[in-house]
Amino acid sequence: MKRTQLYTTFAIASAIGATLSGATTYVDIESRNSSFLENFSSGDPSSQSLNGISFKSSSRGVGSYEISDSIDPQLYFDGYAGGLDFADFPNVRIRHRFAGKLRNGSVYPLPMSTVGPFKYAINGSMVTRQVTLTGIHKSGTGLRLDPVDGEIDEGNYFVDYIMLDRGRTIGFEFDQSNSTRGGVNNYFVGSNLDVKEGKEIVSGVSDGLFYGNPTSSDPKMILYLAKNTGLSSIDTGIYKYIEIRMRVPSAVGGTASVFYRTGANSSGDAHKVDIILKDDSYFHTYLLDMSNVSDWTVSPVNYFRLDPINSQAPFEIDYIRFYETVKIN
Ligand SMILES: [Ca+2]
Ligand SMILES: [Ca+2]
Repeated sequence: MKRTQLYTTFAIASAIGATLSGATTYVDIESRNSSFLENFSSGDPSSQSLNGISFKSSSRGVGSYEISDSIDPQLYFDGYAGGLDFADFPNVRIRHRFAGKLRNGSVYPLPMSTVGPFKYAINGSMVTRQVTLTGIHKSGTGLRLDPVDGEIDEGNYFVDYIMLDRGRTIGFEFDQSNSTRGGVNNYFVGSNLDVKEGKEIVSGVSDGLFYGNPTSSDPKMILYLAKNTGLSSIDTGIYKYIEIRMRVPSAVGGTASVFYRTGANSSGDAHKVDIILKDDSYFHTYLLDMSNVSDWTVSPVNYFRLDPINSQAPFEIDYIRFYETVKIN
C-alpha cells in the first residue's frame, strides 16, 4: 500500500514570473528521517546514572538533573526494544544546557566499545548540538551521555530532547513549552497570530506542538536568523529538504507557503513554494525536496518564512525540519 502522493510546486523567482525550478512535495512518506530517543516529557527516562548525577524533575517538556561535585557524571539511555539503527541514523541531536562551569560533553554508542567519545559543546543557555557517530556500521542498544566532561563543580543539567537523525538536521520540534527555539538557538517571530506581533513566539507551545491561532487569513512564522542565535543562515549546500508535520483540526485544507531569500537576493522578492494542505483533520507530513531547486541551492538562505495556512483556521505544527538527506518511500 503506497500512501505517497506526489505533486510539483514551483519556486517563484520574482513578480515577473515563475522559474522552472520545481520543488517536489511528498505527502506522508512512510520512512522516518528523524526520531526521538527521549523527549523528557515525564519522569526519568535514563536507565542508569553514575557519578553524582541524579534526576530532579521534568517540567514543561524539559528534564532536569542535579550534578553534585563529582568526576565524570554519566547518564545511560539503554535497552531500547529492537535496538538503535546507528548505520542509518548516525546523527545524535541534543537540545540542552548546563548551569555551571562549562566544558564539553560526550556521547558514546552502547554497548561500550572502542568507538567514541564523540564530543559536543554545551552552553549555559538551551542550545541544540549535533554530533555524527562516525565509524558505526551496526545497530546498538542505546547511548551513554556524559552531559559535562571531567571534574564538575555542581550544577543543574537541563535537557529538552535527544534525537537520532538520518543526516544532519536543523530541527524545530516545539518540545519545550512556550518556546519555538531550535536550529541552534533560533526561533520564530509571529505575525497575524495570537502572539505579540513581530516578536518571538513565546506562547502556544505545549505537549510537543505549536498551536497556531491566526488573527487574519495571512498568518506568518518568520525564522529569526542571526549570529547571536547560532545560525545566521541556512547552508543549502547541506540542507536540501524541508519537512513540516502539521494538521488543521477544522479540516478546511488550504495552502501553506514557504518563502525564502538567498544571499544573492537578500532584500528582493522572496521565492515561494506552495504546499497543498490535506482537507482532513489529521496530521500529515509534507516533505519538500529542494535539492534540484536552483534558487534554494545557489547560496545560503538568509530569510525563511512559513505561512502555515491561507485562512483564519487554527493549525497545529508538530515540527519544522531541514534535512541533509532523506529516505523517500
Ligand atoms: Ca522535550
Ligand atoms: Ca513536536
